[in-house]
Amino acid sequence: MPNFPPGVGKTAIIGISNPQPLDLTCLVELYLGSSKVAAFGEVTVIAGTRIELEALVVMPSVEGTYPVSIQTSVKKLTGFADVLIKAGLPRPSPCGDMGDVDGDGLVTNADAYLIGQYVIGSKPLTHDQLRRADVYGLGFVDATSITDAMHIGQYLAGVIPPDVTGGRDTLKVCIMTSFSCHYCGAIFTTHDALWAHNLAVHHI
Ligand SMILES: [Ca+2]
Ligand SMILES: [Zn+2]
Repeated sequence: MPNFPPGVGKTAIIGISNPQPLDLTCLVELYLGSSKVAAFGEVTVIAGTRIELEALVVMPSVEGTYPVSIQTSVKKLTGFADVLIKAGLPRPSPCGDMGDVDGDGLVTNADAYLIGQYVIGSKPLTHDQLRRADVYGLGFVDATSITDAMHIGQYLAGVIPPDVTGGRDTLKVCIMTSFSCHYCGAIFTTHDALWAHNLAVHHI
């Protein structure tokens, strides 16, 4: 955990990815603990892109541990009016390298962004990137669903719906014990075995 002396100014960089095929306009605020330390007003993230916002944050005068969180109030997202979402900070993968699509060692918004780019057809992913992107454990990342990108977002924000992982703070793929091939129905006991099969049999 980063440790800064009281009263020191630090620049916070906040990345926001929009993996969905619609532009996203939202109000963005940065919190340290329960205190609002920066507000960016209305921000628009074009479909399939990522932006970075910067703010100078002065460390609190009282020593302690302050969780950093970002509140994003979505103003215009077709079908979802005024939804409150939280964009999370980078986290390690809960199992192996799952969720780390770009291979930088952490699960971040950039990984969700890469999935979004793949889903909207603007960038291919390698076989091994697709395996790491398959955090929902379905054995594929296809162009009709952004389940995997959304699930990474939920993991980063710590807001995974309880029914998805039984209330556990992890990625769904990390607690699954049986995997079914999306293309032929064959059953595997590990996610790696499923993806080795995808490559050998289905050339994916
Ligand atoms: Ca990553
Ligand atoms: Zn198969």
